[in-house]
Amino acid sequence: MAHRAVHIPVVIIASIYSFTAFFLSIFIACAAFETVNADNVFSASHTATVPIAAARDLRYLLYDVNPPEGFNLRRDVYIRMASLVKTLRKEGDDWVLVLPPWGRLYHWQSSNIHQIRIPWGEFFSLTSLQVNVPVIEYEEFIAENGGPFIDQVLVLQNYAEGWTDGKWEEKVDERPCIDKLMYSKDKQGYYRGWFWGYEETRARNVTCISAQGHASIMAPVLQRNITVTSVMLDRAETLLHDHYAGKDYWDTRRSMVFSKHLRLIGDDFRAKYLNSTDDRDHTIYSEDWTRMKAKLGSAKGGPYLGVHLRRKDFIWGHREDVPSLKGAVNKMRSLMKKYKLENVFVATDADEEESKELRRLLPDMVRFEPSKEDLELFKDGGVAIIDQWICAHAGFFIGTSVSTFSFRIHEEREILGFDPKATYTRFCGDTEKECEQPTHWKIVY
Ligand SMILES: Nc1nc2c(ncn2[C@@H]2O[C@H](COP(=O)(O)OP(=O)(O)OP(=O)(O)O)[C@@H](O)[C@H]2O)c(=O)[nH]1
Ligand SMILES: *[C@@H]1O[C@H](CO)[C@@H](O)[C@H](O)[C@H]1NC(C)=O
Ligand SMILES: *[C@@H]1O[C@H](CO)[C@@H](O)[C@H](O)[C@H]1NC(C)=O
Ligand SMILES: *[C@@H]1O[C@H](CO)[C@@H](O)[C@H](O)[C@H]1NC(C)=O
Repeated sequence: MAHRAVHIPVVIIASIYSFTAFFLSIFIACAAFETVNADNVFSASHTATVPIAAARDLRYLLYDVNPPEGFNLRRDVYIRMASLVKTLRKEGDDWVLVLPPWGRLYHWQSSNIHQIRIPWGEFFSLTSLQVNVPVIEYEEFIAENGGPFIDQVLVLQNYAEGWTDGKWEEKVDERPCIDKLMYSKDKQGYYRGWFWGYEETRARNVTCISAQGHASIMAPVLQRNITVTSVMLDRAETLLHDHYAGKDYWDTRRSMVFSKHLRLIGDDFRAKYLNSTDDRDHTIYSEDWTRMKAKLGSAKGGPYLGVHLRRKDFIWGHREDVPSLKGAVNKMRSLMKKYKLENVFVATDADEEESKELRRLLPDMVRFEPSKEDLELFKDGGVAIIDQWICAHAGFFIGTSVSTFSFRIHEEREILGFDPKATYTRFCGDTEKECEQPTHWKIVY
């Protein structure tokens, strides 16, 4: 029943997403926000000693995203927020980004396992994130802050009037809330809300802000209009990328190194079932992302076809860019033949019925199917990462049209140094006429 409700925003966001990329690269790319310099990058927030400058106040930026958005769009919003924090740190205070705990994601449906208040450290390498921008987990924030209090929540929204006279301009203004506020006042006058499942968290003040533009348009507001220590931006996906696919985007993206235990599980699986090892496949990975600079085409990948086949809400909408299972299997077989690949690894969110049908059509496919214990350990998010990691190492990859899950795999392969020809392919709908293929976004180092 929630299916429709989820489908719509996801599609809209996906289209805004590609629109944004295009739009920003043309109109806003020249904005004054550049990549942070190296000293800044390596200074760790709370321990930082700023040698000459006057003492800077420690301030916290928290954020959350529209509930129906999935894991991979949230990873994209992290990039926007990291960019904002870099801008904030360039002048003024010592801002730290507080990582919003994972949980209550619509797609994480495995029941009977605890899937809220998951720290980022379960999915990503925190030390890697830290090299890019100072970040802390939410529980660390509570400890440092002296309690689960957030001084100010800014709920971001668009402008009620839309784009006046169809003209795009960047702007930000305090405005009355358009939608029903998802926060309510308790007896003590504090605001209560979802707060990632931390029931004891409360906010001292909640106001709405209409914002239209890239993430760093919030910098002057956070620096000048608001003086409190901790500020949370809710509906942070409202803000666009400062510079999509620019150096700063890629620095942050490259810093999002998956947790080691998930990578190791993926690597073991590759070796065991797909005859794939980094040495033979030329996919040597460095834990230190600042040293990963693989040349395009240097990675060969494992002797298997990697497939991301997004189903669920993508088929309920009867989208014409999504294939039938039969159509998808035909495509897989022809790619395996063309590229002489022995195996096919399939990552999919297909339901049980479709999974069975897929297995019937493609009996020799390989899937990562965690035991109950493994699922409890890695959770749905970790399993999705393992699937992505295995797809990222395939000799050839094919994904699903406008799936952020597939986009993140593209980026991972770009980091590993695959030839773009082996990465930017997607399934076409059975009756789709113009099947536009994914865009190659090159890393800016
Ligand atoms: N394990 C696994 N999970 C998947 C796969 N595809 C989708 N999912 C699950 O479905 C969720 C939704 O896909 P996401 O890509 O995260 O959602 P999104 O960010 O809105 O992205 P798209 O809807 O794909 O654009 C994922 O986070 C996973 O939990 C898959 O191939 N393998
Ligand atoms: C911030 O302060 C300036 C100057 O006082 C004011 O003009 C502007 O409207 C304020 N912006 C917001 C978003 O509150
Ligand atoms: C709440 O925040 C708004 C915007 O920063 C501010 O104008 C207002 O005075 C604050 N209210 C309280 C009670 O602090
Ligand atoms: C694994 O790959 C190697 C070289 O790529 C090949 O020689 C070997 O036969 C393969 N093993 C299996 C079990 O397919």
